[in-house]
Amino acid sequence: MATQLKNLSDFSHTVVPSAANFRFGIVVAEWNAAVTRALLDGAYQSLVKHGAKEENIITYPVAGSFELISGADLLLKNKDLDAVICLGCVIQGETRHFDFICNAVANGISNVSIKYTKPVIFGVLTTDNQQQALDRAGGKHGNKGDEAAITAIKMAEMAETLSR
Ligand code: RBF
Repeated sequence: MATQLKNLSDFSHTVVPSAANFRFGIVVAEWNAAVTRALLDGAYQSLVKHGAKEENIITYPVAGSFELISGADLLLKNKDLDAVICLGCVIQGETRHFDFICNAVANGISNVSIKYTKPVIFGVLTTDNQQQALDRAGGKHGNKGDEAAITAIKMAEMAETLSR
């Protein structure tokens, strides 16, 4: 399979706009913290690398991925932000929680995005095991936190361009 060979966080094919004038929120789940901390590092560093000012990045922890929905909603309700990045990691267990949480988070984040007409980025790993998650959180397949940050910048730029 292609993903077994690839670092998926290679952005050499795309132009990333400057993030210097944008304000970002990051909500990060504390479940599977070793993974989500790495996603946060990747996202934060990517925003700064592309020009975001540290004072324009507001980060909040939430308990689990399910709470990313209300976390994003609260950030957009109370802060003037151009995009929110949601970071989490849901690992398949023995019960059906995996499907319920993944579906709820994907749908919930979409709804928040539509409610505020603001980009809300789905940076949630949904994996069979912890190794697959680590491989995508700064491991051999790159860092999905980086990808979430780049997506946030590009969508913030799109919103800004269309509003002119
Ligand atoms: N949250 C995660 O972010 N990742 C998980 O893998 C995860 N697994 C869970 C498994 C079970 C059985 C339960 C009850 C919760 C799990 N959660 C997980 C927490 C969930 O996102 C949420 O924080 C709690 O359900 C409280 O609303």
